[in-house]
Amino acid sequence: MDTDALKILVEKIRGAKSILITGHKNPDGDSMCSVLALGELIKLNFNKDALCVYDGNVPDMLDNVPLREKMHFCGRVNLSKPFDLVFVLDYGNKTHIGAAMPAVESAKYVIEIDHHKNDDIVGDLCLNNTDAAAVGEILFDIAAQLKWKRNSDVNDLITVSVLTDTGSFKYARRGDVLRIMAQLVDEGVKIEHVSNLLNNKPRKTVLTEASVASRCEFFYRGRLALATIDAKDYKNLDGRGEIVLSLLGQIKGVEYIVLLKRQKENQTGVSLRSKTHPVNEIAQSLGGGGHLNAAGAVVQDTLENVRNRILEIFRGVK
Ligand SMILES: [Mn+2]
Repeated sequence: MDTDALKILVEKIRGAKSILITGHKNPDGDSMCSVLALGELIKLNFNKDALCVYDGNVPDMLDNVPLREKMHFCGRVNLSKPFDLVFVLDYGNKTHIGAAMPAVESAKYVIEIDHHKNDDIVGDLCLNNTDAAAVGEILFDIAAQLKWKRNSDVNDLITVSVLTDTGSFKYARRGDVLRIMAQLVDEGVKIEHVSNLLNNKPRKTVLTEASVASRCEFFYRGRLALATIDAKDYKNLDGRGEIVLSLLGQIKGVEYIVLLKRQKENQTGVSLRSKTHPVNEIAQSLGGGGHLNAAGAVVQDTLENVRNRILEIFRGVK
């Protein structure tokens, strides 16, 4: 990381009387835990209290992470007085900042730390790294380079960041994140303990996931698994139904997994997964997009119509 940029970072923290840290709206594990980890790093190394805030909802699975009580809902704190220094983490795009945006705009200085590709930056200083698997990885690098102290809470929070953003390392594209994890384990982090902290879903969520999976239909010699989430089930799910997709993907012979969500009467969410064949073009044909093997769309139509369109599309797919 650029040493001049890090010098400015240290100067700005030293000179600030008020510091705010925020991530993206509806925080995920990386957004929330990197905000809390940075707050704790500033406390440990500068003896300053930064205000950590979020907008939207925190998923139940993050309720037990260290220092959770230091994360405040934007609507419950006073953000009207301009902050000397505002950090924006893991946000990707201005529209994802949410209710903390006025505080970002009125701040005397803004530092962003992000791993998303973003052409619409908000930071006066950017400590971004699009190669990083999570913002937690960038924070680890900053702390290492500046020889900042870390404690076990910071280490566990960075672990949640990288575990959640890499799908427990399944999607790690570079070795760096694994080397960081190796160092954290050597310093005492128990990956099993941290993973178990995240096993904290409401009972109704897991039971809904199981029942959605159990009602799945199979087509085209069992190669396509298609599951449907109705409006009443949708509100019971924590997130987007990833568990249903991964459960169905474990079935022998299933190549494609489709999850249809009745978001409103005339709005249907579509999640597409495949084991080897690309599905991003199928998502694009429905007005969405995504990665080769994981894509999705939101279609302004009834679930029944979207289901018929998808079965028609897959009729022509090998
Ligand atoms: Mn992230």
